[in-house]
Amino acid sequence: ASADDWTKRSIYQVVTDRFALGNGSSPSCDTSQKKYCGGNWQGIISHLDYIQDMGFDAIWISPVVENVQGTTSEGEAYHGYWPQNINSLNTNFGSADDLKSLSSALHDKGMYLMVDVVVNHVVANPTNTSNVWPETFDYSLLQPFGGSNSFHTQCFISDYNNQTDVEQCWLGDSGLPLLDLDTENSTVVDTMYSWIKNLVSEYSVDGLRVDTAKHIRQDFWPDFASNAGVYTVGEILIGNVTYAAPYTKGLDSVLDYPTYYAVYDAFTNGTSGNMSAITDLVTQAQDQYNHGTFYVGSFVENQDNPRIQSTVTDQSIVKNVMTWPFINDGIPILYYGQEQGYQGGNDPANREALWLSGFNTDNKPLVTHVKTLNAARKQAISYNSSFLTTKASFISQSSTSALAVSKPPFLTLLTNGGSSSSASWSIPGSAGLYSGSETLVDVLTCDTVTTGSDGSLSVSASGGLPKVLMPAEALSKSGSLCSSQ
Ligand code: ABC
Ligand code: CA
Repeated sequence: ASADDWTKRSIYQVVTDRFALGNGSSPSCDTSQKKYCGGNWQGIISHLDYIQDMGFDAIWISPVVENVQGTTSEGEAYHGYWPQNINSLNTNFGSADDLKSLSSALHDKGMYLMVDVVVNHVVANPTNTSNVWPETFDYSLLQPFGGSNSFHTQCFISDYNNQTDVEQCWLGDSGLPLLDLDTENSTVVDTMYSWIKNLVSEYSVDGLRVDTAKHIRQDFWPDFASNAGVYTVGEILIGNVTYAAPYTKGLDSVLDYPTYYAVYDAFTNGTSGNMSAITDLVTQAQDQYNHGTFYVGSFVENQDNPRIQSTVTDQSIVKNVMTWPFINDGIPILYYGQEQGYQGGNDPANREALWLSGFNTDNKPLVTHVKTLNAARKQAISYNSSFLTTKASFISQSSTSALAVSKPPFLTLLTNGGSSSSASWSIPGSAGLYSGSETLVDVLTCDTVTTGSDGSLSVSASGGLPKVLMPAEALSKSGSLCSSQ
């Protein structure tokens, strides 16, 4: 599927090992152990309804290839980011038939499959651990790369401001080095290009999340993307738009890390959080990225960062943050477990087993919240044929804890004030969003507000909840959203 196809979708990200077991069991899972807990592809197949019922129509799964086996100094490879043999699958997650079954089960439900892929490195435990340098490895394990000439000379990345260091030195540390593939070597490059082409076709993959994309030279990516032939979104882990921007030329887009940091900071520092940084970062990204921000992956949690609720548990703030990915330009991504209120901090605590929630959706306000947001976005897409190609814009507010985002038919009002605050937003008639006496519905509560005679709007809310306003007219034909409107 193309980038344009993906813009209509919303993505549920799972850590395959931590989502569900195919046999339906619920073993304990101590994240601090950094061990496999048993989740697998069959488990995902069994719980696709759970994902689809929340309104998601795509999933992103952990890397699928065989990883380093046994225990390393950083535990087991349960997350999938330590490839060892890229031509076979990680049997902890299932067989080739299981992965094909997952792909076809998704397609039967009209859903897409996004696979996480690691191209930068492969991993083997060092064979000599007593302070030898450079370290030695059993290269025969690293398939199909074989010998040391497939790798950059060993050095660990020490200076993130030196791009050659970032690309050609190694991630990890001497306890568990991530052997950095020589992506300047044409044999390695050709191997990766044909590997990705084959992986996509063999498992009917619809899109790729490209790990560690900033650790490979930019001009590696255009041919990688064309061999993939599907939507590619790169992980450029950086807070800086200008750094990330060039990668949106080789790949379809990037995970929207710069905005993520702005959103995280704005909502996890009480009312001193800087809301206007969100406006600044999004505007920069809209200006600098190829295709603006329409193809970015928009997220507020993932496997590498602390969950929102490890920092802030005020449910109004949580709901504000969770609203963000669904109402801006990018493709929304929800990291599994956020809907269940999970609170894990940094890696590895943020990789809790979802089965421990029992997949229960009753009395789960955040599940309801996500469901509504997905439904609202679908309604926005069908009501306004230019929704997906109209840039989000910001209407400046006098309160520094208020943010107003317009992306018609959405007008989203966010606040970092929290549940004991009252917030107010005002939209001048000169913003040109509405005509006089128009009725707008907050799809999160189904409450209505009416514009003034000049199309201006003034809204206040107690309890610090977000508001996603849509013209009543935009809801009239929607089956489920505030259906009495
Ligand atoms: C293991 C342990 C952890 C331990 C870590 C050092 O080693 O489990 O407890 O803290 C996988 C596993 C991890 C494992 C690692 C290493 O492998 O999931 O559990 O951690 O063995 C991707 C994946 C990630 C995966 C890998 C490796 C890569 O999403 O899950 O990790 O395939 C760098 C990479 C990035 C990578 C990330 C983990 O590390 O660039 O691709 N993620 C700065 C750098 C970033 C760097 C980041 C973290 O620090 O610029 O490049 O990411 O080290 C912003 C700045 C940024 C700054 C951030 C922190 O702040 O603008 O520049 O990022 O404001
Ligand atoms: Ca590299």
